[in-house]
Amino acid sequence: MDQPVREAAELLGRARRVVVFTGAGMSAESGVPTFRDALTGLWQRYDAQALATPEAFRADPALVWGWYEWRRHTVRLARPNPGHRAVAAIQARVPGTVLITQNVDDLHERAGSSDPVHLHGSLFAPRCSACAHPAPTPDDAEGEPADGRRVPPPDCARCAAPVRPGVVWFGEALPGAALEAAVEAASSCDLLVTVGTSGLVYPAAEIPQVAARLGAAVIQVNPEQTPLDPIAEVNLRGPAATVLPALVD
Ligand code: BJW
Ligand code: ZN
Repeated sequence: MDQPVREAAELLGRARRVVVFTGAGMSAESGVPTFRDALTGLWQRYDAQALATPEAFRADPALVWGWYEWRRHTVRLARPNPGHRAVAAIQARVPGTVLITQNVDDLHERAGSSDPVHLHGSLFAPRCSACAHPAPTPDDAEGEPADGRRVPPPDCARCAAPVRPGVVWFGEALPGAALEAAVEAASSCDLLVTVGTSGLVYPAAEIPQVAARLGAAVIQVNPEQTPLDPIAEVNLRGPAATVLPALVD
């Protein structure tokens, strides 16, 4: 075990209240593209940051809905990686560990983590864009959502307005209960492990900062440098699916 991993394992061994905070890099090795990586295939010509807005949905609902159909399909084909399973192992080892994710996939749940706090919503919880009535998640039965294809969103069963993805777009408030739970957990932990996030998107990026400010140790798992480097006591520069299992073994 190399030195930083040993240091991190010691911090984890001593910790009594742990928060694990994850971003897109957590699912990268499952084949789910990160948000700021170039998208694969035909969607490459679209900027993810430009599609994940209420304005984009209003301007071209079928373009945005089609993109989310394709992403949901990608996630359905993906499997949790050893990093997701290591997070579930931390939760099993340190009871009360709170898992906070920015990811809209369900790979933590499928790896055995119960009740992740989804700060940015879910690909599997569409709702009405006008009245917020929950709508069923379409299955992939009617043929594979084609790469780059526009798909008109279904109509709300209650008011007939277009159904939208149940995710948090730029300029929208995070779900109040999720944000409160995250801030509360970050304020009362003694160790926060941040995994695979660029730390660029707020208010989520505040969560590790809150923990550090209140005296918790921070371990960061990321192959690249991020704005969270300065607050991390240990920076583990590697991919989540390799580094996290080494930490819990
Ligand atoms: C690996 C790896 C491997 C690779 N292993 N690691 C303060 C300052 C400036 C701006 C703002 C501010 N506060 C708010 C804003 C505006 C905005 C914002 O933050 N903009 C910034 C870009 C500057 N924030 C908002 O608009 C938020 N809302 C808001 O503030 O509302 C105010 C309000 C209050 C009350 C009423 C109304 C309004 C909402 C933000 C919502 C973000 N939504 C998205 C889309 C979700 C749906 C979808 O998926 O389509 O969430 S954006 C996108 O970014 C997504 C992600 O969850 C989020 C974070 O990205 P993440 O996870 O960090 O991924 P990447 O791709 O950035 O990074 C991947 C990392 O993994 C990299 O570091 C790699 O190195 C690493 N990696 N492989 C480990 N194998
Ligand atoms: Zn409605």
